Amino acid sequence: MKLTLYGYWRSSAAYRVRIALNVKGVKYNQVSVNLKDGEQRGATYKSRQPQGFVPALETPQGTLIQSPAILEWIEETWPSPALLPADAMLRARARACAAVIGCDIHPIQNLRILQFIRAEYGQDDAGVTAWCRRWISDGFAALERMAEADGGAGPWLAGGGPTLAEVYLVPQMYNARRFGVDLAPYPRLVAADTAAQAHPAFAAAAPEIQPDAPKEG
Ligand SMILES: N[C@@H](CCC(=O)N[C@@H](CS)C(=O)NCC(=O)O)C(=O)O
Repeated sequence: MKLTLYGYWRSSAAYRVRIALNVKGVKYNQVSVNLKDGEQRGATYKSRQPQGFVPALETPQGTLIQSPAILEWIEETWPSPALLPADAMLRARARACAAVIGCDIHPIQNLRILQFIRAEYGQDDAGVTAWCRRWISDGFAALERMAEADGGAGPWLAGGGPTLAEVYLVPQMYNARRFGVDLAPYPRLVAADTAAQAHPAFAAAAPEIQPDAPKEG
């Protein structure tokens, strides 16, 4: 099946989709939408994704938008290896971790939000960084408590292998490092992130090695 992922190397929502496609062993082309240059807000891209967000996934049946919907479609189209556990409780746990990140942490550090607090509320780099650290730390504290309460042997957040929870966690950890969040209070999250990054599918989705990432030097 021919798939084209419209994304950006540093977009964590696109990173989720790259991980999922890689886990399933599905090949895809990538088209870069340059968020720094505002390409996502142009009429051409908005005809694909009316909100002006990446990712969008072009499939032979049409274009899919919104990473949660895209991830479900991927899971339903290629059920194996599964990213949702067979057990209903574990499945709910994986989805809860994903929702903490996807609904509550990530949206308020989206580029347009950061640009807005700069432009409308006069925040500089330090103010924007403090904002991101505040809300990532808040969400991570809850996720860490969820991981403790669930009491698994680890390192995975929802079962015996990587699931949707790590598909969301790894890109959010990447953002946390980018904004200099102190990760010491979250040892279970660090362990899950480390385990997931050792998985070739996660490693191949890393932002710095995507075709549109700036070249070193
Ligand atoms: N809920 C959307 C969020 C997508 C999203 O926030 N994408 C960001 C990059 S990670 C984006 O395109 N931001 C562009 C902007 O803020 O202008 C999804 O999960 O697909």
